[in-house]
Formats: sequence, structure tokens, C-alpha cells
Amino acid sequence: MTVTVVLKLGGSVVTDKETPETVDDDALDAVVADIAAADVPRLALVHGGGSFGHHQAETHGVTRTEGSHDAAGVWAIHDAMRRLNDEVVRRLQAAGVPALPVRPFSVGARDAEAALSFPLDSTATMLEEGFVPVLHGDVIAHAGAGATIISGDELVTRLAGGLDADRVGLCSTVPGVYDGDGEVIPEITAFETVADALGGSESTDVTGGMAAKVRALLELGAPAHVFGPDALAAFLDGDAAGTVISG
Ligand code: IP8
Repeated sequence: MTVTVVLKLGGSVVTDKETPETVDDDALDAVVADIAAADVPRLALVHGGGSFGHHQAETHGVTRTEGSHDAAGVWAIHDAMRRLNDEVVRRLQAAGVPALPVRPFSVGARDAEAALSFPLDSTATMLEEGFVPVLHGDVIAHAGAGATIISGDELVTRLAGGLDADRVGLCSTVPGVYDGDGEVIPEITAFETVADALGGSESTDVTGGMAAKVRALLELGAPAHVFGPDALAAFLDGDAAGTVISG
């Protein structure tokens, strides 16, 4: 059986989150080297916004629920993400990974109830043809709201279900999901067991924190591993990494 892996590189891993529109060169090179060294036949990548998308989204007042009809603002957010994606794809290709971009802005939409439509024809065909599709958090057209943000995590959920993924990885700057004592929780199988420790959203970015992530990952239908960059090689080798979440 050919294993399908969906991997998200958090925006905080690939960018310097404190400095607008700045790639974290060393961190990005390190994850690219791990991906290039790994032997994953079907790999779909997603990356977050970091100091590219979130910075522009804040400037233009756009969130997952607050939309905008200002074309220049929507384009500024998309263009920032496009430039970050260019950099990720360029470095992956330079390392020998057959990476190609998929632009969520041109693929997906939300209806008036905010339900996501995101056809996977291009992504799935790329995988069949041996490419590594690289998606990213983005803006998308949203009925009644103009355009809103789609997070990398939503894309991971869509890809995991739509591609029937066997494993899902979320590589961020933390080594896993922490319990109340600051220790990494090895395994989560139900939200109630960790609700107190997570205490709601701990992140200030526009698309939500760890509690929301854990809830969504419990619904995936494939085990999801939440880990830091040091564990990426192990995850790509098929080993357990960080916190394993399976509902
Ligand atoms: O960093 C958000 O993606 P995320 C992307 O995965 C934008 O939440 C455009 C803010």
C-alpha cells in the first residue's frame, strides 16, 4: 500500500514571526533538508502564513469570519502568501523535491454558511504524477463576505479526508501539545481529557490556537502528529513524533 502523508509546516517554523515578511532561512533550510532526505511516495505539503499572511491579514482587517470586498487588500494578503510559497517551493526544488504550488485562492470558496468547497482534482493528480503539491493558508472568495482567510489547518483537514491520508503531521515550533505542567502529552484520544490543560485559544494569530487545532485533529480519521522541527525526520520515517492525536 502506498502511504499518503499530509504535512503542515507552521508559519512560525518557516518565517520569523516577529519581523514582517521575513523567511527564517535556517529553519526553512532544515525542514527542506529533512523532506528531501525522506522517502515518502505521496506527500502533500501545506504551510502557514507566519509573518507574511498574518501580518497582511491584520493590516487589512481580514479573518476567517470577517471578510473584505477591498480587492487591493485581498490581493495584498494573497500576494504575500504567494511570495512565501514561491520561496518554499523554490528551496524544495533546489533540494531535489518535485514540489509545485497549489493556490487555494484559485481553487476554493466558502458559501454563505461558511462551508468550504475545495476540489482536490489538481492536488490529487499532482500526487498521482509524482509531484509534491505545496498548498498554503490564503484568502478565498466567501459568499456574502467578499473574501476571508483559509488557514493551513483547514486545508490539512480537507486534504486528510479528501486524499484518504494515512498520516498527518503538524510541524510547529513547539514539540507537542503541552499539559498543565508544561510536559508534552504523548497521546490524545478525546478532547475532554485535555480541555483544562489547553484552556481555550492560547494563540493570537487570526486562525485560532491549540485547543481549536486539537478538536479538529480528533475528527480527521487519520492519526495526527503535532511536533517540533527536531522530530520532523522521525515523523517522515513513519515513527511517532510529539503528540499523537487520534479520535
Ligand atoms: O498560518 C493563515 O494560515 P495559518 C494564512 O495556517 C493567512 O493559520 C493568509 C493569514
